[in-house]
Amino acid sequence: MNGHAANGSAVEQVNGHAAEVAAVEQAFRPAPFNVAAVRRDFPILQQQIYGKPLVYLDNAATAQKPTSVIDAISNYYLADNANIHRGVHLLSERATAAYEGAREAVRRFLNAAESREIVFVRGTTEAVNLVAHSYARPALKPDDEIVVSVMEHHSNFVPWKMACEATGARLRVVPITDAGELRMDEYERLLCDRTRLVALGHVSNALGTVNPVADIVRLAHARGIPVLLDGAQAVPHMAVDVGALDCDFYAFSGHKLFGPTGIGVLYGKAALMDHMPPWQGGGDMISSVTLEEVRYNTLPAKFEAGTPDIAGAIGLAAAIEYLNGLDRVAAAAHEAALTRYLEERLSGFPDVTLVGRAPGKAGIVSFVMSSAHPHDIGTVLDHEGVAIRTGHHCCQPLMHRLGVPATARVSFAFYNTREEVDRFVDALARVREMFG
Ligand code: C6P
Repeated sequence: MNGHAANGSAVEQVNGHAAEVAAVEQAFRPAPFNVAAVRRDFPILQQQIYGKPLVYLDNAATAQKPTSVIDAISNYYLADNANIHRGVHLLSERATAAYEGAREAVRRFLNAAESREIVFVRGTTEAVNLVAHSYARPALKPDDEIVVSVMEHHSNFVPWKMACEATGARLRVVPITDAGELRMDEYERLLCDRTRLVALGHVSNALGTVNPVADIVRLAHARGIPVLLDGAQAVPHMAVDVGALDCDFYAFSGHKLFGPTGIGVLYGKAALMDHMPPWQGGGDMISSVTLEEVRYNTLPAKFEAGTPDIAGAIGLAAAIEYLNGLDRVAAAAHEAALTRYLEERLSGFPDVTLVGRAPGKAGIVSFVMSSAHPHDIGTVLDHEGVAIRTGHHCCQPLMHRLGVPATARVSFAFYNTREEVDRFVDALARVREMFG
C-alpha cells in the first residue's frame, strides 16, 4: 500500500514507506546475470555429446565463441578479404581499416595510451617469446636475473629459461604457499640490482589464484625493474587497465577471450618497444631495404612481419565488442558463485582434495581424487557429456611443487550454470562408483 495515503494509520504509513524503499531499491539493483540469454549467443553449447547435453567446463583451455564473432570472421571473408597495408584497391583499404580498427578496440579494452603499443601476435606464447627475444636477450649478461614464479604456465617460463641459457643469466623463482598464493615476502627478497625483468602470471591457469599484480609492479618499479604480466587467464574474467597497473608488457590470447585462435596481443610501453629490435624479418616490418642496409618500420609494424591474421584480429575485436555489451561485474559475480557452489558440493566427496585455495580465485577449481587418476576422471566425465581438462596444465614446475603429477580442472565461463555444476557432480559420483 502507498505510505502517502491520506487516511492511513501510522503503521500502514511506515510499512508503505518500506515497500516504496524496497521498490526503489529493486529498480536500481542490477539485474541478476541473465545466463539463459547469453547461452543463446553460443550455438556450440546447444549440442549433445554421447546423447547428453554438452557441459563445457574447459574454458581456461579455450573459450567458446559467440555468433557475433563467427559472423564477423565469416563476413570479412565474404565481403572484405584482401591483404592489408599494401593494396591501393578498395578491398585492401577496407581490410586495413578493419584490422587497424581492431587494434584500436584492443587499445581501449586495455586502456593503453596509444594504439602503436598494441602488437598483434599469435597468442600469449608468442607475445612472451617476442619480449624474451627482443627485450631480454639483447640486454642480459651473465649473472643478471629474471624473476618468475613457480606457478607460471610453460609459456611464461620456458622462453625465460631459454634466454637465461643463451646469455648466462639466472632464473629466480618466487615460491608459493600451500594454498597456492604467491609468497610476496620472497618476491620482495628476490628483487635486487641484478634483476632485469619480472615476468609473472596475472591469474594462474592451474590454480585460479589472482596474483596481486598492482603490488608486484609497484615493488619492481621501486627498483627500476620492468614487469611483464601474462594475462591469458585474467582478461576473460576481469577488466584489465594497463594504464592504471603501469605494467611494461601485458600478454593475452584471443581464443581464451571468446575470440578466435591464432590471434593474441602484446601490449608494451612505447618507450621500451621503440628501442627493441625486431625479432622476425619480412614484409611490413621494414621502412626500406637495399642490398646494403635494412631500415625497420616504426611500432607496431616493426613487430608484425608478414601477412598477419587479419580475420583473427577482426574476430578478436568482435569478441571485445561482445564483452563490452555484457555487465562484466555481474558476469564475474556469477562465475564466483559457480566456483563457491562447486567447491561446496565437492566438500561432500571425502576422496577429493582441492588444489589451490587462494581466496578470490578466478573461476578455476583444480582437484585430485584418491580413488581415480585425473585422466580416468576426464574420460568418464567425457562420456557423461562433461568436458574438463586433466593433466599438468603446462605447469610442470607447479605440479612438482604441489607433489601431484596432474590434476582435474574445472574452468568456468559466464555462460556456465548451476545445473551444469550439478551435472558435473553427478558425473563425478559415477567416477567414484567405477573406481572407488
Ligand atoms: N593455457 C590451459 O588449458 P596460448 O597457448 O599461447 O594461447 O596460451 C598460453 C598460456 C599462457 N599463459 C597462461 C596462464 C595460460 O593459461 C596459457 C594457456 C591453456 O590452461 C592451454 S595449456
